[in-house]
Amino acid sequence: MEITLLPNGEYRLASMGKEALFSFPLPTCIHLREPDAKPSRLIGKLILLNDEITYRVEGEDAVIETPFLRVEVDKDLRLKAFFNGETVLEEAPFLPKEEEKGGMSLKSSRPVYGLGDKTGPLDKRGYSYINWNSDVPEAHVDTTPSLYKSINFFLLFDGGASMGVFLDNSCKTRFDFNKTVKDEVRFSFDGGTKDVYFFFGSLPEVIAAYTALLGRSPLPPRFSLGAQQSRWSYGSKEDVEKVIAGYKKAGLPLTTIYLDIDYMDHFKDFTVNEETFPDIRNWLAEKKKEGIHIIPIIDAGVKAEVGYRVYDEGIADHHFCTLNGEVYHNEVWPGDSVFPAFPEVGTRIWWSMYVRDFLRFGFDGIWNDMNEPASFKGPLPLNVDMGGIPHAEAHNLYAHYMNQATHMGFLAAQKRPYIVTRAGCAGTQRFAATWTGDNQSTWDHLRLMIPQLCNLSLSGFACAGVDIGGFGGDSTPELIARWAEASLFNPIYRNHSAIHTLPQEPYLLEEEEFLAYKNALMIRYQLIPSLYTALFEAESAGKIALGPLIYNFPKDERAKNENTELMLGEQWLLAPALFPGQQSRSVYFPCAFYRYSDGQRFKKGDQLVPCPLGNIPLFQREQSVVVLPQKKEKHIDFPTVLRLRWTEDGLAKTLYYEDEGEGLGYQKGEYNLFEISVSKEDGLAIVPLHQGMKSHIQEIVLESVTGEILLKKAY
Ligand code: MIG
Repeated sequence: MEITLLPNGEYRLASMGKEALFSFPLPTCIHLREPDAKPSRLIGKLILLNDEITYRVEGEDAVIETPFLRVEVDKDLRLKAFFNGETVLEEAPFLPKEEEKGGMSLKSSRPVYGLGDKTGPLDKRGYSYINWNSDVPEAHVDTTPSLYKSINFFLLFDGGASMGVFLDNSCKTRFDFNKTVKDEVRFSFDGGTKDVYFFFGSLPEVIAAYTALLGRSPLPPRFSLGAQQSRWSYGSKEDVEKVIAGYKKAGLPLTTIYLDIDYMDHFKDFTVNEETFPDIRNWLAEKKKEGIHIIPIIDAGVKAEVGYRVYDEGIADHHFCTLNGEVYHNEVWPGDSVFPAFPEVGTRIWWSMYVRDFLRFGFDGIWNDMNEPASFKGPLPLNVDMGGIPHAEAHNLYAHYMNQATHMGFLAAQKRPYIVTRAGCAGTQRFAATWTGDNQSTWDHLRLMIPQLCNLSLSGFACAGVDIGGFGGDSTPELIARWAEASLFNPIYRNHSAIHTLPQEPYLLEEEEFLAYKNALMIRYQLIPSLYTALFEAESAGKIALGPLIYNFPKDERAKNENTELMLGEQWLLAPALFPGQQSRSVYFPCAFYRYSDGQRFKKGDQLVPCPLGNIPLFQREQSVVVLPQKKEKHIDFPTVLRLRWTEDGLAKTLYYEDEGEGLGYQKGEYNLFEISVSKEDGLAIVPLHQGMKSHIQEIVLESVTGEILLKKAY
């Protein structure tokens, strides 16, 4: 065994003709790569740590020690790591199968989280998956190996020291979590080299460290947290106006409408059908005055048609993927289509200009679809050239780069980005929010939403959602209303459904289901201050907004695989109804909570809680204070009256964030962040941690959990 410190800060270990490079990009992170690994495409250049690190050969082993970690590598270059004195990582021998070029096997029987929005339960032990971005229009079930996103990040959880593993490899990858071998977690790749990061710490610390390297979900514009409505497709301006009028007449709030593919002229990206959507600029400006933001879909496939500017320019400037030197064609919605070579930086800059100009029409977001990339005439061959990278290696990166190009377009238009993407990979969260693709209008899919969104959060995607009501198939009124209730914490609250399915706009529901949907929406608007602050903390501190109980209650055995309850921040717990006809359900309380509707206290443990339609099991944690807007608020505006609901059972603290709700000023410090604390002894204190603008707050009202006013004062 030989160990050498290289000039770039990496440690080279050589033993029995094999070599590996180790480095420490963060004090709690080990990076291991094979010497011929290419520079990362997802992580920028890192400053490696060498201070306070010692290294030596001990017998046949190499030992590297940092203030937190001890790394031991044996003569076969097998790794063992200790974090705060505990063994956290122990490599087992790994023999690749035929299709696998390499990989790793770790000894572990700990709960497994992450890997994005894969199907199956929150804890992934006993399951295996393949990461290869896939368009899956049929129902997503526990055995579905791949979905739209490929996020090579998972967590091995231990109430104490947890570990995050990120495999930096864009080829097809495979994960086997204690399925083939009970005490082993395996991951492998079909091409490329071994290039792995290990993160150590508590669950929140690991996620914050991972997102420090891969990027964090940026704060979305405020409007996006309101009610969103979509359908494939609202085919004309009149259709959209009908939806807006429907919401209005029914007294339902609404901020956002999506335009699916039929708004385009013959499915050509960056065009608008002028017959069905005449005078789009004025119309969009008018809608914005009414508080309605319109988000158009953009598909990855570009119509191959001479005379269409995007095609002509792309051909002239070589912006499309090629096969054996010729532009590669397949079929998507526009018919004969070509695919921008997004992995190439020049192509991204070119695309970003279209995005910028399109945004200037007055659109407030972009919905990126079909970017796996999906195709109708069979998959793209693996040797298609995507801007200098073969498809086999570029496939899982394709959407990532499309989203980066889109993000550049927003910055060029000086708008706060709001991009909702179907496909992506680890790190795409820094450019785009995401939804879980084509779910089905089934109760199974409603239940699947909870582990999917929780694991997306734990995988760095703080801003995500699912199609409320279900996309494929006909939904029932009851399912639509229950879905609206269960989605209260979803950062993206979008009702969407497929072509040829029964309509699922809430104002079309019968009285009982309509009232339940409306009740859910009204409560959603009460949660917007909590959500917006949580999403600010996601960007600034790597926290999660929506998440599983285990994130806040790491020592709680019962929380490890809780698939029917979820939290928002540290304060809110939701235990929605998930079955038809359900009248009550068992709720597990990891500590005492107060019911939102009436302030009733529920002690730690299992309790039977009524949940008839229209009665949502939503709870506020003990010893907490939450910020609410005015009662019955139907606007997403920043509250001028802050209603602070306090549990009156000890010292309670919360952060509260406000800014302009749109634009990029907050990144230059134009925002306010307050720490609100209240206790019987010291009363109420509102301490500005950052003051960068005039506050929206004019009045403060402190309330009990039953809504009794405890204190009222001008601010
Ligand atoms: O092949 O644009 O997931 O939300 O409505 C289907 C039509 C293409 C798939 C998206 C869905 C969208 C639909 N798209």
